[in-house]
Amino acid sequence: MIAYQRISAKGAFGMIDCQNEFGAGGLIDVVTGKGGLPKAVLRHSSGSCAEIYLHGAHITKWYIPKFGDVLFVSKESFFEPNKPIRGGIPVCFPQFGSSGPLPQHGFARTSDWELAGRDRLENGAIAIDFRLKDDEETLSLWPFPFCLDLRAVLEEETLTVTLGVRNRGQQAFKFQVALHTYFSISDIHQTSVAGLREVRYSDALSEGALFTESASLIRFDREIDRVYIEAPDKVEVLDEGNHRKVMIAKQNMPDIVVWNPWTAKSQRMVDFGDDEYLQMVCVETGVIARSAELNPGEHWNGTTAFSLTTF
Ligand code: TA6
Repeated sequence: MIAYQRISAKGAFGMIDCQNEFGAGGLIDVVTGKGGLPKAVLRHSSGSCAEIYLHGAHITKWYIPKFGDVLFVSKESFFEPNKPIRGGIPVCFPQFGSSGPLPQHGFARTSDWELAGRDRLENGAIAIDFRLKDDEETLSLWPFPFCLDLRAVLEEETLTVTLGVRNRGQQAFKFQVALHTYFSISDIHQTSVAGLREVRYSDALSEGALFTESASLIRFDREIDRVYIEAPDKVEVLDEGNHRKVMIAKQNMPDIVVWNPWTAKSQRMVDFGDDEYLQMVCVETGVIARSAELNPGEHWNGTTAFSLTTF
């Protein structure tokens, strides 16, 4: 790991050129993004690229020349401090949804993270690290000292995101954590999610009642908002209209959420276009159904790797 000057949303930022540091590597720029928020732009030598805002360590773009943009970001999204970006890969921590007393999905996605370092890996992949630690504000909401790390590794056609949580305090704490990933699709009517058949799920639209998935391919004709419990580590998003399949491979992130807001909820979301539900689907990975617990000094980490293929 080549450590370098810490860059935060409040600090100065400039060009970090992997090329010089790593030889024939990619390039990491830290530039001013939407709303004046700083973002890191990762460019892989294959032409793939990703963008990650320090606000929430929020991945807002993942582009592969062969497939185009993989992630969905609403045209109506806010890019403001204290508001979550609508789309990309929001980080939910230490709470998922409104399952506890904290703001919806916790405070990580609306916090300023630090850009903590970067690596060039053997195979030419570019890795970038972000860190969020407790401060007065988080401690006032959640009285536990913590360290939350996000590592994103960009390869030619794969993006791997690893989250790490460390208990820096003197008492145990429980937490939920998730990557709330929004995928860009051609048309929700030609999209399905494969790999969840026979898995138990909690249906948010039925007050959390438990059901078992009977479909090999989950299709969409209404709002779907389900937490699949202890789901298989590999699932797929089949985007027939784009003739592409997103493979999702998770480790130590037991649960999967499948969500599409459909019409009514879309109209209620001010940072989401009424018709944007047609072009997105959320398939999220995390520790949701059963919170994880860390004793003082203990560490948890979980990884989700995204890759694509045509079909
Ligand atoms: O992804 C599932 C979910 O919990 C839905 O219930 C919906 O609320 C969605 O997250 C978006 O939440 P947000 O707070 O980003 O509007």
